[in-house]
Amino acid sequence: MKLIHCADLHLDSPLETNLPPPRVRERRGELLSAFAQLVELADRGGVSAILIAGDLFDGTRTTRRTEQYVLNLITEHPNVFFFYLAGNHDSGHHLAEGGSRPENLLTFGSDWSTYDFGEVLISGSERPDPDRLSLPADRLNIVLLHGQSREGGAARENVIPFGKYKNRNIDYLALGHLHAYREAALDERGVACYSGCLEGRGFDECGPKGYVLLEIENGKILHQFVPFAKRQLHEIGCDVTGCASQLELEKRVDEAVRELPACDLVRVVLTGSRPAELLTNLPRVERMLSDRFYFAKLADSTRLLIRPEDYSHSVSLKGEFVRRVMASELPEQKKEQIIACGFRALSGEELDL
Ligand SMILES: [Mn+2]
Repeated sequence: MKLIHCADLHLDSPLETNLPPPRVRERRGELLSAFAQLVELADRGGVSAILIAGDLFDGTRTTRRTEQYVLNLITEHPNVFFFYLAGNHDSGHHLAEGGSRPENLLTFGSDWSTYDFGEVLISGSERPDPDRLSLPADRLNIVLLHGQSREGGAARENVIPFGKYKNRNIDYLALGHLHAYREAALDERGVACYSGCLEGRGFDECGPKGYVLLEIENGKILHQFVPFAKRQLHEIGCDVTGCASQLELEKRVDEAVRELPACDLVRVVLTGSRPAELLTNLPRVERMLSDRFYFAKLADSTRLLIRPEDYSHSVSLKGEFVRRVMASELPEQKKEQIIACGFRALSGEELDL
């Protein structure tokens, strides 16, 4: 038997990448399509159930239309069961309570609910009390929970006291809430996994995203993370120390992103130091990246290389300017910014303050 564990889809999420509006609409569409494709893949691949460990929706931002779309997806795939545990962003969405709920949609309440699903028992609770969880030792047990795991402490809202779930006959703890894949041994018997989200939404969600495929064979649950995202987000550091011209800097950036697919979202952070005299056109570098990737952003974290001794005797406007700024009480970083700005102004460049 095969199962899929996913979580944190945050459908209709506002998206935190500062994407331009057409891209935002497109990415929102892609988040929903990712779920639709996962359902298709599950059905075609003979997956018996999809376990959703919370935050399928994104609070009040998720529209009724999207909720209806999800409901239709579930209804139209009667071969796949959906075990849906609501997370902290799912409030207000009940996926058709009462009479119109599809038969293949199974949910969890505040108390523990356990479903006997062939080779496994699937349990979960939206307000879990670990002390009230009792699972038979002679069955394979999967438990769904949503929240931040902590080693010690008591159960609080959105907090899973990891230690309290040890030695309770759990074979696989399907977690949601953290947006990156993570796994850890629970005890001698079980393993705990965060599936992460299906698609990254912002540059705080870089790296591969996907779901966990569970295969139940010979009384064991095997698990494997499967990358699934249509687009990945990357944050790439690019050390520009030693670049003596705009062209060299562009080459350096180009090398840093060479291996990345064009369909991805990329944030390049320039690091290292660059000479104060080097006149750069960073908007041009950002445009170059934007032409190449689905979305790109450039951030400048370089330090300006200023050697005050180069200017200590120079009888020029530049020399006087550097000496004054260096002698001021300003913090070092401010001094660098002012000198960089001043150099641009002195060379007749337009200032982008
Ligand atoms: Mn959450």
